This record gives sequence, C-alpha cells and structure tokens, in this order.
Amino acid sequence: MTFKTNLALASGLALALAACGDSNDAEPIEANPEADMAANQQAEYDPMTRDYTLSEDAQTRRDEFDGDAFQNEYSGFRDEITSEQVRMGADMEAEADMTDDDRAEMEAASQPRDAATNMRTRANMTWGYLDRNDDDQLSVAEYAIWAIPLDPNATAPNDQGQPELTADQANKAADSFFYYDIDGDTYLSRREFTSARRGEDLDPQAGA
Ligand SMILES: [Ca+2]
Ligand SMILES: [Ca+2]
Repeated sequence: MTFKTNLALASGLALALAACGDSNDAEPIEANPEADMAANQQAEYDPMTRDYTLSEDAQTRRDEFDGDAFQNEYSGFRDEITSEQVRMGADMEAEADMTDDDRAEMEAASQPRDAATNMRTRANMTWGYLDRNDDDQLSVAEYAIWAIPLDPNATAPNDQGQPELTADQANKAADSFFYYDIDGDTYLSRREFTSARRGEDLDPQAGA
C-alpha cells in the first residue's frame, strides 16, 4: 500500500469520525476498565482486605519462604524508590523511542505522589516501577511495594528508622503472593500480577 493510499484512507477515516461525532454528540465513549482503574485510585484492589486459602503446594512454598530476607529487601526497595523519584522523571523525557511500557511509566511518574511517603499511589505503580531488577518478574519484595499499603504515619525518608512494616502486613503480602503465584515458580509473571491487581478469586471449586 502506498503512502498516498494511506493518506486517503486516513482522511476518509477522519471524515467518517467527524460525521459520526456530529450525529452522535451525546454518545459516551465506551468504558475502558484498565484506564478507569488507573485513573481511579479507589478502584485499585487491596490484597490486605481478604484471607487467602493456599493450595497444599502453595502452602509448602509459603512455609519455606524467608520472611526476614523479604523484609530487608522490601525496606531497601522503599528507600531506593524515595531517593530516585526526581531523577526518574528527567531520564524518561530524554527517551526518543518509547515503548508502551515507557509511556505508561512516564504517565504514572507524572501523577501526584502520596504526600506522607513520597511513594506513588498504588494505582500508579507500573510494572516497570515494581520490577526493580528488570528481570520481567516480581519477587515477593517487589510485589510488596504494591501490596503493602502506604503508611500515612511512615517515617520520613531522611529519618534513621526503618519504614513501618507490621507482621500482619508482611504475612498478608506473602499469603497473597503465593496465592497468585499460579505456576509456583516463586515469582509473579505479568499475567499473575494482573490477577492479583484485579483481586481475582482463584479458590478451587468445592469438591474439585
Ligand atoms: Ca524482578
Ligand atoms: Ca509465577
């Protein structure tokens, strides 16, 4: 197909759209659940709000999980994030060829942050933001950045104290992680994290 043909098609499409707009001004644009979720923080699923029944295999992995190492890694990520916020925005704008991930990242980075912690709101935590080591999967500590609620009373980044993390929050984050780690490789893939983000109910059918 030639450039000229493309142009003609594009013009035709623009005219068709314009005509459509004239006759149909009141018609709302069809809802996009993903965009709505990103736009509305209230809609973001909170994994702390329910209990998780783990399969036998998932419970085994949960039992073998090193909670202390997880908490150290998670605290490190929180410190890292708060110290790199400014730099990140500047880096992104310099990119010429942006992928969809880059665009989502730039969009999310420009949104207002949580006032007390200077972290992003949970709905604005993109995959790239959470995947700290860029291996395209989430460890428990990476997942916990999203899963654990931002504590409005958290210590400021410059204080010496560790960020507040209760045992209940750590346990619930781990429970939900192993619940959504469907293939049992102790990482969340993008697909598995999407299930978590939607709060999907994966409980086995009764009697199955
Ligand atoms: Ca990762
Ligand atoms: Ca997995």
